[in-house]
Amino acid sequence: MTGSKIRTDWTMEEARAIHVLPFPELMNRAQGLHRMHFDPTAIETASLLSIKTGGCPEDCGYCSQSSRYKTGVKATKLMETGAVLEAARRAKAAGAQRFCMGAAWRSPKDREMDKLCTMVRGVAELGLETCMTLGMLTAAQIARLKVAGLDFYNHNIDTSPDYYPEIATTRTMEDRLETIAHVRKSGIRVCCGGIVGMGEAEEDRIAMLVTLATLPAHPDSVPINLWNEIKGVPVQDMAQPVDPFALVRLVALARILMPASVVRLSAGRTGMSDELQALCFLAGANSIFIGDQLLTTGNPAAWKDRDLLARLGMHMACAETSAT
Ligand code: SAM
Ligand code: DTB
Ligand code: SF4
Repeated sequence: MTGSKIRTDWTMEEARAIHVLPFPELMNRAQGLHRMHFDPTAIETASLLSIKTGGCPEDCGYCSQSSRYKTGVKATKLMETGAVLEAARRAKAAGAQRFCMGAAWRSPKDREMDKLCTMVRGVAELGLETCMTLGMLTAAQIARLKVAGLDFYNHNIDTSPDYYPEIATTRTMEDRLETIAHVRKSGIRVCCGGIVGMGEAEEDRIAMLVTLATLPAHPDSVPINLWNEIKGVPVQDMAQPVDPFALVRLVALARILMPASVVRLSAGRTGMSDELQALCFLAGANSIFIGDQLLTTGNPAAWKDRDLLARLGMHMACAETSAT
């Protein structure tokens, strides 16, 4: 593929200088790189399913599923494989290319691994890409998921190294980076990003992207989540609205720092206008979650996304894969 050089030695100074470029310059630079690596009219689609909801022992201050906060989310056991595969079939029929299974765990128990591997095999047999997000993993657990055919593992750094202790204390960013490094080493592709709108400074958002862009290898996917308001969690009192242009600038910066990575406009799209989403696509976002539900919060209806992409003359990337 022709493309720009992929750099993993970005500095904060360089990132700040890109981030403050006049908007037309920033967009032009992001678009140039986007077109070198991707079809700018194609949007990748993933669907989420919470296979084990709530009751999580971790204290992530943004999350509805921590047992430490009163959020009204009902804790459930790990779903049965049949029900997961049924949901995966529905996601495929709705146009999803990837199926991402999320569990509210600090880390899975070894006794759960058989079932998780069966789920991965079943989803892969449906012709969907497979993704899981289960918390921290041991090397042995990663190896088992790899053998089962797991394509992607999602494990976010969530925010900057400096702001991290403000949002979670039961684990450190180093813990997160360690799991990511082991996943990468196994050959499972890494999906790693974060959240904006938790009261962090602009500097933190830039530092979060620089942290990702200076990993030994860039994440294959970079989800950018806008904080979805959850009543009863600590972040509710820290959250600050994100200026729409600040979000677009951040997407553009992600595209420029990590030009060959897929950038996903993840949580928070229900509150975004069509125009803002279109600007994010122009800035380099090329993936979305489709389907009404994320894990415990809502997402735009699939018909709305199809309508938006049609009005923009864009298309879901899955149409290409399912045609082959
Ligand atoms: N327990 C696993 C873990 O923490 O890695 C997997 C599930 S966790 C819910 C996956 C990611 O969803 C988090 O890392 C965070 O980035 C994102 N997330 C969680 N709650 C969110 C919220 N209210 N708004 C936006 N993103 C959120
Ligand atoms: C990611 O970065 N965003 C997704 C996925 N990875 C697992 C999760 C978004 C969760 C939004 C809040 C909720 O629905 O509970
Ligand atoms: Fe648990 Fe993950 Fe939520 Fe943190 S983000 S409380 S680890 S489910």
